[in-house]
Amino acid sequence: MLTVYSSDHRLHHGVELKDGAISASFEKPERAETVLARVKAAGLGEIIAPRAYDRSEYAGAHSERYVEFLANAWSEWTATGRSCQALPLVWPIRGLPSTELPQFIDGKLGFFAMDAGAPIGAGTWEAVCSSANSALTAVDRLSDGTRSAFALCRPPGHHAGREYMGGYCYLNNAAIAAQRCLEQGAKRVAVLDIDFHHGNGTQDIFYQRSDVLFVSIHGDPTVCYPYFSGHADERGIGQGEGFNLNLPLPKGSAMPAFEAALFDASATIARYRADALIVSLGVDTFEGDPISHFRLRTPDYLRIGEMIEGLGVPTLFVMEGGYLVDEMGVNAVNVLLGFEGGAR
Ligand code: SS9
Ligand code: ZN
Repeated sequence: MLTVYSSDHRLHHGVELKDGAISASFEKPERAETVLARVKAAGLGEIIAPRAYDRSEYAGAHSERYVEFLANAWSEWTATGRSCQALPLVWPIRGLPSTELPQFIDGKLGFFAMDAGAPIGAGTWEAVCSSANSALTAVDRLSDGTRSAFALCRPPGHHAGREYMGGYCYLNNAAIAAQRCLEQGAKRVAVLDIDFHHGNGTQDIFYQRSDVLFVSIHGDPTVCYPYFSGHADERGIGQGEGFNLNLPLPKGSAMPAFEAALFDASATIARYRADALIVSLGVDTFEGDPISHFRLRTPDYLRIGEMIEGLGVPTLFVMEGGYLVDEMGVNAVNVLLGFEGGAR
């Protein structure tokens, strides 16, 4: 399987507000390095760098003013004399009178963020673009007739909505990829999100559309991040009604429950007759993950890959979460190996 990877991800190394203090983020550069090392060790196949794309390729998934904000945030922040990473501290919670975009960077940060989980530093924008471009490059190889590809994206994307960042995510790599599949002639694209956390951003982007089916398996949002989306009764609206499927599972769920949910997810995807499948591949479902609460084991990821292969659809895997650095490479690549094994 082809892997698309850029070392530019290293330009982003965020901070995290945790337990009342600021420290290095769980979403750190070593994550992508360990996955890349495993791709090589397992002999998965060719590894290529992404090509450059114009910013306009991100529109369709995101608004222009949001992309503009991301591109300029660091210079606007440092123009105020600050050199630490930029984080929002005020949000437009429901009920406030103004829905207008503020003109000062501190206001813009809150306007375009769901939480304080997406810090912006000097190299963040460049890293974010390299991540989205990896997904776009992989799509272009798929449309050349390749059966599957792996976009080793970092930072991740599935919490980023049409007009907001959050949860370590800035541009929604999976959504940008889905949009490009449509532009390249696909009529229906399915996005399957198997990260521990609900892919609220991807849901947001496609919630009113029927040309992209979104299916997500994740920790129950009544007790798990992102708390404000991911319930089973969120089924899409307007044209999108019936094209959004959330399969929340209790904290502590292990492979039997996950496999049953993946079986349901697969049935829905099969019925949709997708021309392309994008998998938001998070491996923070692993039993040892430091911030998540499922109990999957390393061999379970082979089975997941095999089940996804069974759908028989051209498939793009997009890296999302996974925070136990030592194990995430093996677990992520196991999904890909399981897929290839199923294809044999
Ligand atoms: C839980 C804090 C959650 C955000 C997690 C985002 C995961 C992205 N203690 N913080 S895959
Ligand atoms: Zn996650």
